[in-house]
Amino acid sequence: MSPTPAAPARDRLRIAIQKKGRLADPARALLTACGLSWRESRDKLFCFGESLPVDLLLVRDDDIPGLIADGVCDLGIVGFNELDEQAKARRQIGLPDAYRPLRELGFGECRLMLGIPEEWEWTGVEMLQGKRIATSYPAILTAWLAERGIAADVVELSGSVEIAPRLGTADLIADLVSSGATLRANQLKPVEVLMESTAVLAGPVRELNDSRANLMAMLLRRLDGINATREQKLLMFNAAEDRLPAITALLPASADVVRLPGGADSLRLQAMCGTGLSWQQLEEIERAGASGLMVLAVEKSLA
Ligand code: PRT
Ligand code: ZN
Repeated sequence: MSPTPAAPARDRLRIAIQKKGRLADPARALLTACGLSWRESRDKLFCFGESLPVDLLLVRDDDIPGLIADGVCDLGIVGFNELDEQAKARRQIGLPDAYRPLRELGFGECRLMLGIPEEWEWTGVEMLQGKRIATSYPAILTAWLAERGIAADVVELSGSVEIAPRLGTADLIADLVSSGATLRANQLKPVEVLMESTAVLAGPVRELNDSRANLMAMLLRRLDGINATREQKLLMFNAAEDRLPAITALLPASADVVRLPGGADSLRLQAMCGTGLSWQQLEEIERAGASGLMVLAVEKSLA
């Protein structure tokens, strides 16, 4: 028998993102901020990378982990909830891990929570014993129940999970929650967090060994630059030397004050702040003796 041929080397990186839905626009905006641009195909399922050899595949979010596992795509932007559900489902049937989260991306925040009928009093996980729980995340829920030694029926539904208790197909649910409005509208209340989730950049467990590896490393470095500066603000101001202690006391603890050259009667200063500065904070800093205050957003950085 001839040996299995090695996967052909590819020199273009392929990233799967959601075609439509909550993660579609922020995913594209983030990749654009990383310096990528594309020529769209007519059917808009495939976007050919122009600025760099990095192409996009626009798909349903449920398909993204499988596309990475099969090597069709090298990276994907997907909710950690979806990635972990499919990873656990693979493990439960004895398949090896095929993908992993590489970076958290700071959008798509939500929680996978248990929602029970409003009239129930929550007394703890023991009350789940023997109950029917509707969810679109059966593998996560099954693992969570098993860790707590709870025997409950997991009712898998692909959508409209929140109406299952009213329809009588389940007693309670495990579903994604962001504002909580959907639970409330269905006379349910959130009681336990099974998982906190954000959108992640996911990649294969195996390392790439052709020119895509360099592209991936460059993209990760740019993403890290964006992540590191997301909250950073540069405050610039003037102040007399003797006002500095009072001003510094009003700055965020992370602020690093640097003296700039120039300035005759007063010092010219800049402070890198790890968090934003409110109008009220700026006004207090001004009252403490600073003038010419300016707050600049940090757009890019290479560590
Ligand atoms: O078509 P495709 O399969 O690609 O999209 P989809 O409908 O499966 O996914 P989509 O776009 O709804 O969600 C994509 C990802 O966004 C999810 O996998 C999560 O990672 C993330 N996300 C963040 C959410 C929510 N917040 C969220 N609130 N996904 C779903 N919801 C649901 C929630 O379950 C509830 O039913 O939105 C509803 C409103 O939530 P409340 O709490 O604000 O009322
Ligand atoms: Zn989906």
